[in-house]
Amino acid sequence: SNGITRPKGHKVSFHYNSQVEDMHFGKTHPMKPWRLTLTKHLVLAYGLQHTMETHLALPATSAQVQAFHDPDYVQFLSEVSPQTFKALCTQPRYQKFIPAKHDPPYDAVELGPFNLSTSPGADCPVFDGMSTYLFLYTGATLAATNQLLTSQSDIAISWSGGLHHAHKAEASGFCYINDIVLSILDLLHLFPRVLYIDIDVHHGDGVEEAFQRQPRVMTLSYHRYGPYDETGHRFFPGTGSLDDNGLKGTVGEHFALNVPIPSGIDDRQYKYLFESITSRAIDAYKPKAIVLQCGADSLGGDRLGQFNINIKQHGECVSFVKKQGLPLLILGGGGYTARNVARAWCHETALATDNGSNLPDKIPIDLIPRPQAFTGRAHGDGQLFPKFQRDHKNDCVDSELEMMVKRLEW
Ligand code: TV1
Ligand code: CA
Ligand code: ZN
Repeated sequence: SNGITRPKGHKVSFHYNSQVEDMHFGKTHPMKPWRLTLTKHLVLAYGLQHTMETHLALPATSAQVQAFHDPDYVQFLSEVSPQTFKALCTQPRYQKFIPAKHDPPYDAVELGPFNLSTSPGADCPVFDGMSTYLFLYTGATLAATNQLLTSQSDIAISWSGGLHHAHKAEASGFCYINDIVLSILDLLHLFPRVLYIDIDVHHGDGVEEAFQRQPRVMTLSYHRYGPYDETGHRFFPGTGSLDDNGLKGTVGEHFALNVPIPSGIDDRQYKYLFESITSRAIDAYKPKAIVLQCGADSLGGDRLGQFNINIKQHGECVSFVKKQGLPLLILGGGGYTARNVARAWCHETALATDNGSNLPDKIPIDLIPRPQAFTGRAHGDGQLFPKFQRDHKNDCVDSELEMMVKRLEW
């Protein structure tokens, strides 16, 4: 025995299908589905599969995906591949989804309908096996959701999900199907109020937009946000300011909360923001279920992120939400430095099963072949808690963070 034990008093399930690992968005594209291979291997190496139920996910059906998405979009996604893209684009039913023009300097990317593209620099490329990938990550999240709805799990985990930018009839920011919106729509059949919390470094715009008229869902996103840079762009997607609080004049007003954060925030500052704002939101809203998007691009050293938080603090957000004792759906999301994504999500799997303090820094067993990322000297050789080196300049001022917390108090 390696000290890993089953949780007492609650049940955890893990929903996944390894087929998602084989997908490639493109050679230089930052989204790497093989970070999920690393995560799985690390979870297995620590023996965490013995502390929870592991479920093989099946693909979501088109009917399930249409609960939120436009039927034309769903049909396109179910048929699209690099081979079929051009022919599909010429079909009459899709013409109204082709954009007239878009912003420079991204006009190098030729866009088809639904913000999809086969150009190399596209955020949402059409790649081999894409349909399989999309319906599988969605299926995993919906199966996890069903476990909560049927009280078969208290915590359900879907690391391949959490794709918060997808819109009703448009892919955006590496996201095609919004598995989070679909999950919350299912949860609303049973739970009167659902709280969505998003610690990905990007604003959870797709989820917020879907529920902006809906008081039964409160969305709360923590994200990098700031003024326009030298190139005339904002940190993606550019939304989620402090005074973005749900659609004005509708019953959904005041049921969206946004915490815009300057670059370089450290553990102490993030803990302060997360715990004071999340606890106030929970006290005021009294949700009956929580969906937590755990995007790992908020970690220091992320290829796209600009925060300095460590795995320990990222995990403390998960623990803080878990200790509320509500049905909890844990999702993945962004995360672009693959070895750190795996470390964080493995650690958080351990936290969900009450094994957070039981993982030794060195991987205990060597039964399965392990990716080089966990053994090579170049990568800090198998440490679960690496010290992040590439720090961003910390532009967070404590007094300004305090003012933000006050302004978010109702
Ligand atoms: C292909 C090849 C695509 C290299 C995209 C970084 C690339 C990016 C690439 C990239 C990149 C973004 C934008 C500007 C949209 C554009 C999973 C018109 C080195 C949840 C999505 C970020 C984050 C999208 C997703 C962003 C998530 N950043 N190299 N693209 N505009 N897109 O800024 O929240 O983590 O960067
Ligand atoms: Ca976020
Ligand atoms: Zn992100």
